[in-house]
Amino acid sequence: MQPEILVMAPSPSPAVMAQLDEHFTCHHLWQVLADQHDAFIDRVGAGVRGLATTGTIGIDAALAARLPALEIVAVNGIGVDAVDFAATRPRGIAVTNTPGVLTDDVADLAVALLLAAARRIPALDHYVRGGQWAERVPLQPARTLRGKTAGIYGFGRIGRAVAARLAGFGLELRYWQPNVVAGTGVPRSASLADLARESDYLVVCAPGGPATRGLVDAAVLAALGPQGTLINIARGSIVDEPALVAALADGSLGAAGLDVFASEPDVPPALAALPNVVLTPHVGSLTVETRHAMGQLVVDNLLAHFLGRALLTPVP
Ligand code: 8YV
Repeated sequence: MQPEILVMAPSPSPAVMAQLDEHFTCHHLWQVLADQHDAFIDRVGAGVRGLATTGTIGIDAALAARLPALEIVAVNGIGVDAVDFAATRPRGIAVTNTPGVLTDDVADLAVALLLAAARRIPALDHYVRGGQWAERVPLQPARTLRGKTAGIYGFGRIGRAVAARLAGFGLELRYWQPNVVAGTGVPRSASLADLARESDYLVVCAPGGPATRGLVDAAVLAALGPQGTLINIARGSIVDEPALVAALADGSLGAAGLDVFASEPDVPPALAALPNVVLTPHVGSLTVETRHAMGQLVVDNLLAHFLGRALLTPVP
C-alpha cells in the first residue's frame, strides 16, 4: 500500500503533481473548499504519514495533533518558520525544505524590487499609460545607484547572492547578522541599526521566526532615513509593518520594495495607497524552473523517507 500524504497546496509543475499521485495516496486539501477542511482532515488525518506543505503554510500544533501517524513534513520552500518544531520534534517527525534551488530567483526578485523602487518603475509605467507623458507633466529625476550602499540583513545563501548581483551595479556592500560570515570581503556592521544607518538600501534576507520578529522596527527605519529604501523578500514578520507604513507615509523613510507582508495575502490599504512602494505577492521563487526544482525536492525527500533512505535536504 502506498503511503498516504496530505498535500496542502499544488505545485505549478504538472510533473511534480504527477509524481506525487504516482508514488503516494494523496489527499489534496487544496482541492477542498476552505469551510470543509476540518471535516476532510477528520476523515483522512489518521492515515496520513507525510505532509507536503509550503513555506508559508507550514504546520502548526493543531494540525500536527490531528495527524497522529505523521512521520515527515516536506516544506516546499526554504523558510521553515511556519513549522511548529515544538510539535514535530518530540514526535521525531522529520522536516525537509528546499535550500539552494530557489536562491537565484529570490535574489533576482530582490534586485528587481530594488531597481524598481530606485527608478520608480511602477509610477513611471502609470505615467506613460495614464497619458501624463503625452501631457508633458514634469518628472523628477531618480537617484543613481553608483556609490550608494546596500546593506544586506541576513547574509546566508540568498543574502550573498543578492550582494553578488548588486556589486555589478556599483553599489557598496555591507551586511549584518548575528554571526560573522568569513571570507566574503563584505564588511559586517556592528548592529542592524548601524547597518541601516550606513546604507541607502536595506535588503532583508534573514529567516523568519521568533528570533527575527519585528527586528526591522521604527528605530531601524529611522536609521535608514528619508533617502533610504527598504527591500524585503524574506518574511513580513521581520518588519514592524505599522511602523513601516507610518515611516513611508510621513517621509521619514524614502521608499520600499516588498514581496512579503505581515499577514499575507492581506496588504494594509494604507501601504497599497502609497506612491513610493513597489509591491509583489510573495513570488520570489515563483518561476517555472524553480518551482519545478522545489517540487522535485519535495517528492524526492518524501520518496527517500518512505524507502528508508537518507533525506536529501533535512532541516537540522
Ligand atoms: C514560497 C518561500 O512562498 O521558500 C520560501 O520560504 O517563502 C517561498 O518559496 C512558498 O514556500 C512556496 O510554496
